[in-house]
Amino acid sequence: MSATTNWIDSVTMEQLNEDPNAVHDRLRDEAPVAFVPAVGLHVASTREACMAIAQDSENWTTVILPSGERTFGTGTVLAANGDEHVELRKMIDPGLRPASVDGYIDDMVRPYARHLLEQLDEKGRADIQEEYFAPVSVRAVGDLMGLTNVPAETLVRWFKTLALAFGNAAVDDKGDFLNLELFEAADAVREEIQEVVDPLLDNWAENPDHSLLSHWLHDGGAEGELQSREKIYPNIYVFLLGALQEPGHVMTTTLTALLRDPAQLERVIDEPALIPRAANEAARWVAPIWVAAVKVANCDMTVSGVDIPAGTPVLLTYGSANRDSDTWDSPEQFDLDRPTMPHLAFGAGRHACAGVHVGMSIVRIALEELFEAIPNIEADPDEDVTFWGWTFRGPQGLRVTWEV
Ligand code: V55
Repeated sequence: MSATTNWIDSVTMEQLNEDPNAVHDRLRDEAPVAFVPAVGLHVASTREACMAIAQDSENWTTVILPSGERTFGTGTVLAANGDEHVELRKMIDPGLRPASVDGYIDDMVRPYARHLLEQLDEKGRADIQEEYFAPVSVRAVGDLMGLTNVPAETLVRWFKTLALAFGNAAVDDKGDFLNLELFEAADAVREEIQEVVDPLLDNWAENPDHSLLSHWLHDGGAEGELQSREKIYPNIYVFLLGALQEPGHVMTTTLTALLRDPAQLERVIDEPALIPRAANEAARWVAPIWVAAVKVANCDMTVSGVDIPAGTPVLLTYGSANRDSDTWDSPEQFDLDRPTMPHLAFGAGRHACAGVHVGMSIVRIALEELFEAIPNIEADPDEDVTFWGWTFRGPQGLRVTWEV
């Protein structure tokens, strides 16, 4: 084994969760597609390699990260190809189209955001992620799905448990999963979800409404038939993880970046029209789904000069692609003034995120309301923000203070 690959063999899951950039800065330089034993898969880390694979669905079949499949089971849109994928996107996409989202999103997000901020206002300090961003994120998407009767704390617990299992990618030298208890916790949460959602589906079967899940049930199946629960449930789990967690993570990441650079924070507070730009740059800076997409080569392929035999699964590390210095100057810096250059936080190709508009609208509204209510927000000087995660990456809480 050559000296350049030795260091990759000793990369650990802990290292990737704590600081993936340290590993990936070097991977992009030395080995744009490389086998990483800690996760038992090949990893594509440059923007060029990720784009080449994501946009070539002729030569690459989409699969799901093995720990993701262990968590969600089979049948998710994440792992679908060809006609099956087209059918699932026909079920998922309509309620998320921009023209549709723009009609309902304000009423879905602003009143609850204001309610939480009124409760916080007099306190002068908060973990703004746990007390505001995560609840706004799960309440908005939960209500949209039709889970209006599920408390925000429950929805937060569900996404946290599912995320730890989905990201439980570490394998031993035989390729077997480690940390099985994280999968068992997710199994229990999936049962709990079915206990809550089964009666809701029973009701929607008789009494359709405007919720996403009611539409999945009535419009997602064959003409005149209800969509099967077998097709619905795996995709409910996908939503209950990513769609609930990621808007909140983008909010916290945006505010973290701004609090670290008061000049940029002041610009955004003075000019709220800059909020979408700030949130978009935050999604590039620390992609909330740092890595999850996996593609298998249908035939022998060469990507960025690396030969990849047919049948090889390759993990696309979009969080790493977003820090590729071939595309961005000083990619480790959060910079409102970057030229708009599409990043990969929402993926690319046929599997690109269906929720980009609704998700970023929720982020925008939550930040608009926060800066309107608490324009004098400051970082808590006693606390340092810790980012964690390789599959899903975000701040582990964000303590802030303000003068009341
Ligand atoms: C992804 C998206 C998800 C999820 C898990 O790869 C992985 C993307 C939108 O939800 O739950």
